[in-house]
Amino acid sequence: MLCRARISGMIFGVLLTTTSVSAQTKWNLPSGYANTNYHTENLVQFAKDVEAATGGKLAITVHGNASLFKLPDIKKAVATGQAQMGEILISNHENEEPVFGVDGVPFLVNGYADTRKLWNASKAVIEAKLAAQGLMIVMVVPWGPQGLYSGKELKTIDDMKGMKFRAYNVGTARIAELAGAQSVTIQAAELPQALATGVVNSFIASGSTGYDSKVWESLKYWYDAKAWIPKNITIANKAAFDALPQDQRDAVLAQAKIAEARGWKIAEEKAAWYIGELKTRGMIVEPPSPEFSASLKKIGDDLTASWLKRAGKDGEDIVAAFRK
Ligand code: PCA
Repeated sequence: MLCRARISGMIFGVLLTTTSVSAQTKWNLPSGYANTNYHTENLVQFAKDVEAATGGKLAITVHGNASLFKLPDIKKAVATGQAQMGEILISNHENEEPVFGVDGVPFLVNGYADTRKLWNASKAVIEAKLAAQGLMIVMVVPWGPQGLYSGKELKTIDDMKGMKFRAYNVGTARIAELAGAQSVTIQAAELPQALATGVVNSFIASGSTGYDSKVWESLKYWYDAKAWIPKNITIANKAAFDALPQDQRDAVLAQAKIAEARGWKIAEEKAAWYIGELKTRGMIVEPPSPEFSASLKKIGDDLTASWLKRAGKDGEDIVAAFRK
């Protein structure tokens, strides 16, 4: 039989637990990229900083490597409130809104200062399109310049005919098509397996994605085409954000600002480091030959023209603001 003191002690214990649970808001933040990738590490640091800044009242759990949702599904998961925050590759969603694909337009930017400029020129439009879907931008962090991975030496674009090419968005699938390769759309988290099993033998990405996929175990070449610099955007469900007390909203935005600055810095610093790692592990890293470059530029022109057509006035305005 339980004595009275123990019963009241148990009730007290239950109350304590309930109080501490209701005082903490728990958020999930799915992301699609490797836990060791700087994007994911940056999100984990951000989550820690938010927890500290809110005195533990807002706890955000980062679920990296597409462990909670596949990368292409994260945006919808956040919009429908299945997750409160999430990291997306914005150009993944170009088929919904052409402006989401602006950072996949080939040879528009050259380096990080340009990437920043293009973001400044496109942010308001992208923000408005996301807002119409109940989403807000928390922060944005770039990838490294995009180059072409291949299992065999490529002297011209014709050498890509019949290769099995991994695509990650509309633009990369179109490149494969124009080059006469077979495209397979695969999220980065499944790329290591696709490479190891020979499902693909070529793709376009930064040094970091090759590194994360241990690409040197399957492929030999990386052509440093500097074709474009795509970005990840961390989004939040606006209603979930608005439901937070003011001090927690302020803390999220303040820590996001710090995380964004850190992310841009690390992206730029690590771009060269990743390429060094590819070389150290035996890959041949070189710029495309002049002939190969010229054919890539031609494909780039095709993609640019079709993007401009689809993006209409918004697209023209962004490019004009960027070039100003
Ligand atoms: N890696 C990401 C997108 C751009 C990049 O460099 C990916 O391959 O999914």
